[in-house]
Amino acid sequence: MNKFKLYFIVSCFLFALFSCNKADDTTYEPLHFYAVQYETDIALIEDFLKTHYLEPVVNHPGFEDDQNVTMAVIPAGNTSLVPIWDSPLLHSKEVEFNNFTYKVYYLQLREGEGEAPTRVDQVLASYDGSYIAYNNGKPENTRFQYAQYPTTFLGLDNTIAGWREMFLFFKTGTVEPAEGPNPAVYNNFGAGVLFLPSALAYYNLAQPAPGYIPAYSPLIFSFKLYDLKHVDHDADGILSNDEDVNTDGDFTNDDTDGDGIQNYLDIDDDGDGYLTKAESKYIVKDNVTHEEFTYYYPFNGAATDDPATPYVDERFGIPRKFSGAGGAAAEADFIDPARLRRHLDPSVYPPFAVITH
Ligand SMILES: [Ca+2]
Ligand SMILES: [Ca+2]
Ligand SMILES: [Ca+2]
Ligand SMILES: [Ca+2]
Repeated sequence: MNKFKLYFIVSCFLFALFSCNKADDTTYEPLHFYAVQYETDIALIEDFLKTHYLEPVVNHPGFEDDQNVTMAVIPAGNTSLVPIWDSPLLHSKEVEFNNFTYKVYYLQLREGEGEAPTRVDQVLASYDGSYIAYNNGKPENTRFQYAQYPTTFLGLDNTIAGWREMFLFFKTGTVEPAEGPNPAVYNNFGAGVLFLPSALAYYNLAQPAPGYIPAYSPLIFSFKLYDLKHVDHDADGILSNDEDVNTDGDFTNDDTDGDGIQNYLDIDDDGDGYLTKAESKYIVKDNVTHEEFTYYYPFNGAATDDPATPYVDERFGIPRKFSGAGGAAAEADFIDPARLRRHLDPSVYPPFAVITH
C-alpha cells in the first residue's frame, strides 16, 4: 500500500468519525456575533407578541389552574382579540449579559407576596417552556418541557441567564405545609411569562431530545415562582445572599481579599488565614462550672430582643472589631448595617472574647 492510499483511507475514517459526531445529541453551531443574533431574536419575539393573544388568566387561588397561561394565534381578520404586544401586562427590562444589553419582554401576571430571590438563591418554580421559530413565515412556539409539579429547587447561579436575571423581579408566595402525603399548597406566588433572546438561554447549543431545542432559539417560559431557599455555597456559615458586600445584587464583584475567589465561594473572606466560620463564633464561659460553650453569631440578629434570653448583645449579628463583653456602648458594633464585620476585617482574628456569666 503506498502512502497516498493509506492517507486516503485514514482521511475517510476521520471523515466518518466527524460525520458520526454530527449525529450526536449535542450540536455546537458556529458562534454568531451577539449583536447580529440579537437583532434576529428580538424581531422574531416582537413578531410573536404582535400575532398572538393571551387568553384570560385564571385567578384561582389554591387550585392547579391558578395563573395558567394560554397564548394562541390571532386568526386572520380578527380585530377583537388584543395582541400580547398591546396587553397592559406586557413589560420589558434591560438585561446586561456578556457585555451586551438585551431587552427582555415579560408578562407580569402577579408579582407575588413573598420574597424576591437573589442571583445566588435556589427557586422552586413550575414552568412551561417553548421555543419560537418561523414556520411557513409565521412565528410559532413549540413546547420543549412542561414541569407542572416541581420538586427540585434550582440554583439561579446554575440556570440559564434569563431565569437568573428575570426571576429577580418576582416574589414567592405563601405556603401551607403538607399534611400527610399531600403536596404543599402555594398561594399568591409570583407568576409571569418570559420572552428570552437566545443569548439569555442556550444560544448556539442545541439541546438534545427529549426537550429538543434548536440552536439560536428565543425561548418562552411561563412560570409560577412558588418558593425559594437561601444557600451557603462555601459552607462558611454565612448565607450566600448575605455575601453581596457592596449590595448591588451582583455576587461576582465582591472579593474582599482580592484573591480572585468571590466572597460567596471563599471560606476565608478577608484572607487573614482564619476561616470565616471561626471568625463568626464567640465563647460563653459559665463562671460556676467553668464550662465553655461555643456559639456562632447570625449574620444579622433579631430585630427585637427576646427578654427570655440572658444575653442581649449576642442576639445581634456578626460584630465589627470587638473585644469586650458587651454593654450599651458596644451594641452599635452588632447592629450598624454598614459596620465592617470582623470576618471581613483582616486586622481581627480569633480567639475572641470569652463572655462569662
Ligand atoms: Ca457563605
Ligand atoms: Ca456585589
Ligand atoms: Ca476572596
Ligand atoms: Ca478570615
